[in-house]
Amino acid sequence: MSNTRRILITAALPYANAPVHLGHLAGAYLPADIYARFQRLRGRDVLFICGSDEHGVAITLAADAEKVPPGVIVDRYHTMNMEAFRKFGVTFDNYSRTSIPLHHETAVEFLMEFQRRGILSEKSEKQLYDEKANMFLPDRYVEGTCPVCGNTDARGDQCEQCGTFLDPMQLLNPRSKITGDSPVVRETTHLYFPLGNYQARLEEYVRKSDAADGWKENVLQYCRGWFKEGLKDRAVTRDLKWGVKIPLPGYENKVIYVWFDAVLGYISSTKEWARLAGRPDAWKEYWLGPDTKYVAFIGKDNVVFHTIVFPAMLMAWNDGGRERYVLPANVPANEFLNYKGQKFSKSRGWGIGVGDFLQRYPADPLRYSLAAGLPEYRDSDFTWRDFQAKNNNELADILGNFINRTLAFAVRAFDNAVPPRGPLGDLDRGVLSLLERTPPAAAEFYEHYRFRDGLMEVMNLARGANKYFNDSEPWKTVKSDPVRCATTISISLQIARSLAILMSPVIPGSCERIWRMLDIPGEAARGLWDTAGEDALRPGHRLGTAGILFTKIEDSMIEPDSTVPPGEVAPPPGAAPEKITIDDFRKADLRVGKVLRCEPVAKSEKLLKLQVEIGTEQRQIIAGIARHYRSEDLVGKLVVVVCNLRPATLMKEESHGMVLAASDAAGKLVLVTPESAVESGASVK
Ligand code: B3M
Ligand code: ZN
Repeated sequence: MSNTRRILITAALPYANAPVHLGHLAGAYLPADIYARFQRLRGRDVLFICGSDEHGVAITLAADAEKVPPGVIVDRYHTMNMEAFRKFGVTFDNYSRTSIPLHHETAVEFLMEFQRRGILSEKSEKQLYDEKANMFLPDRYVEGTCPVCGNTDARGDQCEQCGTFLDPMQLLNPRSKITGDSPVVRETTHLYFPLGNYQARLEEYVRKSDAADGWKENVLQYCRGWFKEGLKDRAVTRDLKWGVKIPLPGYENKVIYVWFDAVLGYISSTKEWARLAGRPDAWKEYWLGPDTKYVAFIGKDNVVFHTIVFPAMLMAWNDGGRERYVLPANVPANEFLNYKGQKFSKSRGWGIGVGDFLQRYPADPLRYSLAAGLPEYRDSDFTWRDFQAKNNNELADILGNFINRTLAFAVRAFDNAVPPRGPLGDLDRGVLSLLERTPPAAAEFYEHYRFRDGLMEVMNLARGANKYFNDSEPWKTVKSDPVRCATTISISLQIARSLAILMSPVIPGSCERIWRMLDIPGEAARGLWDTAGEDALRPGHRLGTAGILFTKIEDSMIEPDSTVPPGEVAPPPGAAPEKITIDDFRKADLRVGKVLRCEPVAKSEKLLKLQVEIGTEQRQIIAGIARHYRSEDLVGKLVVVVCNLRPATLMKEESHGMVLAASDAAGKLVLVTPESAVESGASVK
C-alpha cells in the first residue's frame, strides 16, 4: 500500500450552519491536512477535497431560528468556514458546497440510476407531523427523550449524550422544534435504499480494508455494532423544501435525504476541482482510477455514513457495470476533543471557534498543540494552559531555540555561511544517526494515521539537536578548536534544514520561515521527506536573516481553564460519561492492596505516603487523603490500587499507583475497600 502514488483524501463536509470549532479541527481537518502535506512531501499525487454541507435539517433549523431563508445561513457560514480553514493552513485542493448545480446533478444522477435499476423501494410509513406548522418533522425537527439513556434533549436523528442513532419515531415524549407542540402521527411515502442487501459485502469490505491498511479500533467497533444489529432499509428522501429536488412524480414536495447527497459531495467537489483546473474529466483519475488510495477523514459521529452507507451506495453504482468508483481504503476517525470537560458542540454553542482563535494567535501554535494532543484513541481536552505550555516549552524553547542559536552562531562566527566540516566525533555521529533514523520512523507513524507519535519522533530530533548543541559547547570550541566548532555548526544547520521539512506538515508557516532564514530556494513543503536526513547544505552556502520563530504566550494572554466563561453553557448536571468497552476497562490493572505503613508527606496538607503490599510486591503510593484520614487509621486497611498507572512525583515523592476513593455528600473522601477480607494482590474485576 505504501507505494501507492495517487491518494485521494477527503475530510467530512462541515454543515454550513455555524462556525467550525477546535473540536472539528482535532477530529478530522488537522489530521487530514497533516496527512495530505506529508504525502505530498513523499512525492505522491495527492488530491485533498472538502466543502460545505448545505442541506438538511441542521441548516433549516438555523435558518428558522434567525427567521431568514436557508440560503442566507449557508452563504454566511460557507464563506466564514472556508476562510477559517484557509487561515488555519488547511491545503484543500477544492472547497466546494453542496448547493451548487453540479452537486445537485450528481446526487440526482445517483438517485435516478438506483431508481431506474429497481434498487430503491417506495414505502409508506408513519411519521411525526406538526399540525400547527403544517409539516412533517424529519430528523432534528423533533426532540424528546432518548429511549436508550433517558436524555430528555435527544435529537430526532441522534442522541448526543449516548451517541445512539435514532429515528424521530423512537423518541419518548416527542416535541416539535418549531412550535414545541407534541406532534401527531401521519403516513408519508418515501424511497428506501436496501442497506441490508449489502451487509455481507460490506462486512467483507471492512474486513479486507482493515487487513490491508489497519483501521482504527474505534471505527471497527462502530461497524461491528451496526453489523450485529443488522442493516435495515434507510429512507433516502425527506419531506422538506430545502435540499436536492427529486424529478419523480409524487416527490414534488420532497428532497433527497441530506446524508445521501452529502457523501456524494466528495465526488461533486472533485468534479468542480477538475472543471476549475480546465480538465473536466480529471476527477475520474482519482475516483475511477484502479490504483487510487482513498482515505476519508471524519469525526467519530460520522462513522456509519462513511463505512457503511457511502460504500454501499458506491457498490450499488458499481454493480451497474458502467464505472467503478473507488471505496475508502481507510476511514480514520478521531474521538472527541473536549473543552472544560464537555464535547465541543455547534448545536449547543459550546467551544472555541477557529476564526475567533486565529484572530488572537497564529495558526502554527494551535496546529502544534492540537496535533500533539489529538484524540486518536480516546477523548482529549483542550486547555489554555496546555496550549501555552506547548507553545512556550516545546515550540519556543526547543525548536525555536535550536534554530535561533544555530543561525545566530553562524552569523557571528562564520560570516553567515555554512562552515566546512572537520572530522566527526562521537557527539556528531550520535546526532547524525538520530537524523538519519527520524524520517523513516516518523513516516511509519504518519502512514498509519498515528500523527501524535509521528510528531513526537520529529520533536525528538529537535530535542536531540538542542542537546547536541549544548554538549558540543561551540561557544567554547570557537576559540579552543575552531574546526570542531565549524563541524558543530555545520551539522546543526543541516538539522535545521531537515526539521524545516519534517515539521512542515504540522507547522507549515514556521517551516517556510526557517527555509527563508536558511535561504534555500523553493518551499519547505516541496522538499522531499525521504531525503530530509541527507546532507544538502554545501559549505559556503550563504544564509538569510534570522528572526524570532515563536513568541511566548504570557499568562495574561490566555483564558483560565477552570471557570465557565460568560455566554457558555455549564455542563449539564449528571451528563453520562462516554461508554467504554470491556477491553478499555481491562486496561486498568486494579488490585487489592494492604497498607503496611503510612506517614504524612513533608510540607503537604493533602498528601499521605503509603507503603502498600500488593501480593508479593511492596510499593509506595502518594494519596491525597491527608485531610480525611489519619496515618495510624490506615495501617492494616485493604484498599483498591490502580497498579499500572504511570509513576508520578508529588512533592518530591514518587508514587507508583493510585488508591480508589469516593467522595461523600460533604466532600469527604472515603476509601474503597473490599466488602470482606481478600488476599492482597487479588485482582479487582
Ligand atoms: N455535515 C456532519 C457534520 O458536519 C456532516 C458531515 C457530512 S460528511 C459527508 O458533522
Ligand atoms: Zn441517549
